[in-house]
Amino acid sequence: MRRIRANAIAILTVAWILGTFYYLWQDNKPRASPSSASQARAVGAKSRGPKPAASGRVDIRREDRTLPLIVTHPPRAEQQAQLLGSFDEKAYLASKQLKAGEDPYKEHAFNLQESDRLGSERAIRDTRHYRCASVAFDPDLPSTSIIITFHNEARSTLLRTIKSVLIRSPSHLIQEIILVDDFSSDPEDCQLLSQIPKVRCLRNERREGLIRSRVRGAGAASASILTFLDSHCEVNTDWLQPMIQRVKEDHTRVVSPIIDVISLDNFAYLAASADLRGGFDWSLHFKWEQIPIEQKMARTDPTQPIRTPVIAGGIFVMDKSWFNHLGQYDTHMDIWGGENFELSFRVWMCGGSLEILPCSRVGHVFRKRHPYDFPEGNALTYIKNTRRAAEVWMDDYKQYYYAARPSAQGKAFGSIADRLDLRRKLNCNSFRWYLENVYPELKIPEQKGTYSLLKQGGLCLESYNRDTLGLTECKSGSSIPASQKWMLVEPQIRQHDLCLTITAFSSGSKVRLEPCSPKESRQRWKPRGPALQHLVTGLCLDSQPPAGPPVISQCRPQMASQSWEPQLVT
Ligand code: LR7
Ligand code: MN
Repeated sequence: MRRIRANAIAILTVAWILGTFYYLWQDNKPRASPSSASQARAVGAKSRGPKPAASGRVDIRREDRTLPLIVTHPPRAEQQAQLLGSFDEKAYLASKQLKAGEDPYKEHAFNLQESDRLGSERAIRDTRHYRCASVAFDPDLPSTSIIITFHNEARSTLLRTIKSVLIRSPSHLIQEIILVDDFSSDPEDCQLLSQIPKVRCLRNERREGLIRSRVRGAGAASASILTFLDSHCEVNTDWLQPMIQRVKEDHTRVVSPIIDVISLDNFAYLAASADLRGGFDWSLHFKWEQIPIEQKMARTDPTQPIRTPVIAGGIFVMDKSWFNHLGQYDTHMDIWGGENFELSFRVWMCGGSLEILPCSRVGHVFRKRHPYDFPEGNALTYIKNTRRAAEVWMDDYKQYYYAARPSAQGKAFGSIADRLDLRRKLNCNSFRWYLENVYPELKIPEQKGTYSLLKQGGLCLESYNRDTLGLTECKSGSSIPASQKWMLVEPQIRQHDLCLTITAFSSGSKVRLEPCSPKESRQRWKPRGPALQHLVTGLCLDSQPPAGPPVISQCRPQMASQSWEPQLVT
């Protein structure tokens, strides 16, 4: 009996020892044991999936246990906690996810699924010229208030905009981030974000549009410098310092970054060309265009600013007092569009300048359509806003805007008295000055097929040669000579590239034809009743009957010799 018990104990002991050896051997095998495999799944479940940057680091630790453990997570978590305070980003993003089977483009006109998959932050390529990395900035740059207005922005893009600012800006330069929620359907989109330190949320009680929303945001700003951003951006390395530096050096500068492209399909971050500036055509349609070749040749330093006739409008830095001094924005503009022209003309014409800083880069999701509604309709709103810009700032050149956008004529645009007052008060330059000094590349369109006869009874104004004009019997139809056809493009009276020009500034001076030049004040005319008045002298074109060559003389528009009836040549 005792023997049997001793044997049993011996067998159990051997079994225990063998079991222990087997266990230890299993645990040392390169392939994971069942227990460590389940452990790995648990780590993977937290880190794999939608966040490639974070999972990359954790995966290395899990799959190759021979690598030293690079502990990147704890400090990051700490930093995150500091950055986000009590804000729960996972809950914020998770509560608004694309439903199965839903069109990912429907709500935002970009691929929401891809945006959500990226989560709240990601690494992006530093797209600057390498020389930008060694540009130095003042150590005591002033701080800025970031203003982001939005209407029904996707949570993931909005949060990424904010986090990219917090992560990629020196924190002492960020005074605050002011979100202006332009009456989005869900007030929590904005409210929850105000749990993030430095983030404030203002909500409009009705839809105002981005222009009035920005004015509201600027009014609430406590820093001396304003930075405007769209709600679907990602700022890049050291984006802020170059802009604040330029504005600190001269408060009348209004500066923009190069705007990189975030693909609306796969959210890839793509570098934009560094040779572009903002331009437009006469219909007030914004476009990116090549820097003029002479300027390009003169650019020896790729870190230098690029002068731009207009800015795209969404992403710029401006001194707050200068913003207020210049009249903020035209708050009678609605929803979207046109405000970038109005601001750009105003800045240039009233003593400031606009530039793009190549060492500052910000990504933006460019879309093909507006994902939100326009209460007055998209086209009417754009016309109203651009008409206001044209009527206030473009002087006689607004005729080219109307020629390019005939549907704008007769559409309501409200009163512009306040803005005209502002322009007078600020003592701004003319649009002609702007064209000559800022945007000489914008060509005045040739207006074809709008020739007129200038009739006085049965006689017509005719040019015999450049120096001699007179009145001759009006011809009609196909027998009208080119010398009787006049093109009336205020302020000029043209025959091809020649213009009706006074020879001196006194009464009795003859008129003749000279090559047209927008700078030439002797070629500037305006209809006054049936008469044609020279703008500078105030004298009127007079045929001096019975035979005299046309001159300018004191205006008496009721006199037959000063009456010029335009008759369209078809
Ligand atoms: O009713 C609205 N209320 C808003 O707050 C409509 C829009 N918005 C917000 C919107 O959420 C977004 O943050 O205003 C911002 C601009 O609207 P987007 O992104 O729908 O338009 P966009 O990117 O085409 O806008 C460009 O042109 C606009 C003209 O009014 C503004 O100037 C935008 O700021 C401008 N965006 C940029 O300049 C980024 C670069 C794009 C280009 C070119
Ligand atoms: Mn945008």
